[in-house]
Amino acid sequence: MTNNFAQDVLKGLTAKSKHLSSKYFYDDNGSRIFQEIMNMPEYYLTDAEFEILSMQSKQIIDALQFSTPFNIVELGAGDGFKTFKLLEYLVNNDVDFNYMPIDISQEAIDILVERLGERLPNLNIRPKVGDYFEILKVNKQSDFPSLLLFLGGNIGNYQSGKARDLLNLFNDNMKIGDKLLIGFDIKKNPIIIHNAYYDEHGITKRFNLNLLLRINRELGADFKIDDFDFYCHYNPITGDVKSYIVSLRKQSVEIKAINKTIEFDYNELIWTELSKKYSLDEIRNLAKASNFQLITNLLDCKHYFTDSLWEKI
Ligand code: AVJ
Repeated sequence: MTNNFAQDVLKGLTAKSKHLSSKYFYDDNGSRIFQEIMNMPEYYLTDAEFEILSMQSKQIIDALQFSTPFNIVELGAGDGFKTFKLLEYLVNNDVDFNYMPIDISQEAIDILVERLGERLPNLNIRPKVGDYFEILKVNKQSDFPSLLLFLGGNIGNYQSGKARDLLNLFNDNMKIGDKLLIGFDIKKNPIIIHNAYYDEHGITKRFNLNLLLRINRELGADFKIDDFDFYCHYNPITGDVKSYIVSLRKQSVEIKAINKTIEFDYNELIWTELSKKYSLDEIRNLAKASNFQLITNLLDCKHYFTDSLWEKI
C-alpha cells in the first residue's frame, strides 16, 4: 500500500504537469474531513442520494425483478449510512437477501457491521475487506442473482475512458440479469456545483491539503502547507470539476521515501481530482458502451443526482 503510494507520488510529482490521485485523500484524517464535506449544506450530493434511497426503495427493488433470494454487493461501502434506508426497507418487508459490503478499510467495515448489527439485527451481512474484483469473481459463482451498488458519485473521479474500463470490469464479473445501481452527479446550474466544491468554509481546501500532510507523515516529506493553497474550477461544457493544489512560492520539498527533492515554481499546480458531472444522455451512452442496458434513472426531487439502474445483458 505505502509502496504504491510512494511510487504514485514519485510519478505524479516528477511529471511535467504535476498530479496526485484523489484516491489517496482517504487516510483516517481524510475520511473524517470527507464526512465534514458531506455535512456541508453546499455539498448537495449526499442529501440528494439519501433522498433517492429513502423515498424510492420500493421502486428500486420492484425494478430488479429478481424471483429468488439475491445478494446486494456494495463496492466502497464506507459508513453505509445511505444504504441503510434501502436495507431497512428490505428487512422490514421480509425480503430474502444477503448484504455484502466491500471496503479496503477494515476500520470502516468494522464500524459498519457494528452499526448495522444494532439497527437491523435480522440483516444477513457478509462483510469483505479487500480487492473489489477478487471478491466479485467469487460472487459470480453464487447461485443467486446480485445487485451491485456503486454509490455516492464515485464514478465521477474517473476520466471517460477509465470509467468505461471500470464499468466493463464490473460487467465481466456479473452474471446475465444481474443489476448495477450506480450514482451520477448530474450537470446543473454551474454556480451550485461551484459552491459545492469551492466552499467558503475551506473544508474542501483542508481535504486537498491533507494529502500533503499524508505525504509528510508517510513518506517523510517536509511540505509546509501554509505555502500551498487550493483552487478548483467547474467547466459546464465538459462537466469536469478539476481540483488543484497551488504552490504560493517558488520552493523545494524533500521527500525521503522516494529520495527526491521536488521543485515548485511560483503558482505551479498539482492536479488532485476530477469530479465529473454527467448529462442523462451521457449516462445512457456510458451504459451502452460498457454492455449494460439502462433500466431506469431514479432522481431526487431537484434532479441534481441520479442513481441509475443498469442490467447486464
Ligand atoms: C467521493 C468522489 C464523490 O467528487 O464529489 C468531495 C469527493 N471531492 N469534494 C466528489 C469530493 C471534493 C467526492 N466523491
